[in-house]
Amino acid sequence: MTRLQTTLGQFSFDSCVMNASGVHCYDRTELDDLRASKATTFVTKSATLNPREGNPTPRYKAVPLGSINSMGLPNLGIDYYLDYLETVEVGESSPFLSVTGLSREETHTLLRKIQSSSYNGLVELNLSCPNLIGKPQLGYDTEGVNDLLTEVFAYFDQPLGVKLPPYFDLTHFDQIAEVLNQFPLTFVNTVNSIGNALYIEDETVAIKPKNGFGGLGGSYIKPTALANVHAFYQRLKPSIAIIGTGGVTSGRDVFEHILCGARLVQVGTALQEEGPAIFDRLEAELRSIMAEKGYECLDDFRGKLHYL
Ligand code: HRO
Repeated sequence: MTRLQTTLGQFSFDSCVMNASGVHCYDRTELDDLRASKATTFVTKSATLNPREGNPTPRYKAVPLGSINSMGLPNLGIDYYLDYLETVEVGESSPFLSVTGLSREETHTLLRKIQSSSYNGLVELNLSCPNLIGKPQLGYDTEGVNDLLTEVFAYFDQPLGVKLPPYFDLTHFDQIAEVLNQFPLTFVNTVNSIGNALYIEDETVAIKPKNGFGGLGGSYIKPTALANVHAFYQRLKPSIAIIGTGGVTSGRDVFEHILCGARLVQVGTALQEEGPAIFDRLEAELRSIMAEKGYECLDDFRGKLHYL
C-alpha cells in the first residue's frame, strides 16, 4: 500500500493535498466542507483586520486552460477565522491561518492578535496578492520582505510561512532565497497566481476590476509553479519546507510538484471548478502513479527530479 504521509516542521499530515487559500475557504460552511473531504488539512481565505467586500463583480472567470481572478481580498476579518479555528483541534496536523495586512502596521496587528489568541497552529503570511488596487506585491520587494520579517520574528514565535508570487529570473530566486534563509520560517508556499494577466473574449476583457487585469491560475501556470518549487528547493535551507501550488488538476500534477521538492501540494482553480471531491480523485491518481513506479512513500521521490 502506498503512503501519502508528509511532514511540515513539527506537524505531520496523513496525505499531501489541500486547498489553496482563496478557494472554498471563505466561511464556516466552506471550511467545514474541506474538513469533511479527503483534503489533508485546510487554509483559510487570507484575512485582513477588518472584513472586506472585495472588488466589483464579475471578478473570477474560468477559462479553457485555467482561471483569471481579481477578487480583491474579500474576507470575513481575522476575528471570524480565529473564532472558527477555536473549534478545530490543532494536534499533530495543523490547519493554516492565512493573513495579509493592507499595511506593515496592519500585518503586525494581525500577527499580535494571533499570538495572543488561543490558536497555536500554522500561520501563512500572504506577501503576494496581485489584485489590490494601487498596492504592489510585497514579495517582489526583497528589501521590504527582509524588513518585515526582521520585525515579525522579533516577537512572533508560532510556526510561520510566507506565500510568494512567482519569480521569473534566476537572480531573483537567489536574492529572495538569501533573505528567506535568514529567518526561522517553517515553510514557503510557491506560487500565488501570475499577477496582472489579461484574458480577452471576442473584443472584451473577462473580468471587471482593473479593466480586466487579474491573477492567472490553473494549467497555464504549472510550468512556472514547478520552476518556482524546484528553484526554492535548490536554494532554501532544509528546515524551510516547500508547499507547491499552481496548475494542479491531476495526480500527475501532484506527483510533479513533489518531484520538484514540495512537501504539501495545494489546489486552487481545479478545486473551484470541481469542488472538494477532487481530493479523493487526486489521491487515487497519485497512489496509482506511485504503485506503477514502485514508490511506497513520498520520500522515495521527493526532490529527486532527473536532469539530462
Ligand atoms: O483576493 C484576491 O484577489 C487574491 C488574493 Cl488575496 C491572492 O493572494 N491571490 C489571488 O490570486 N487573488
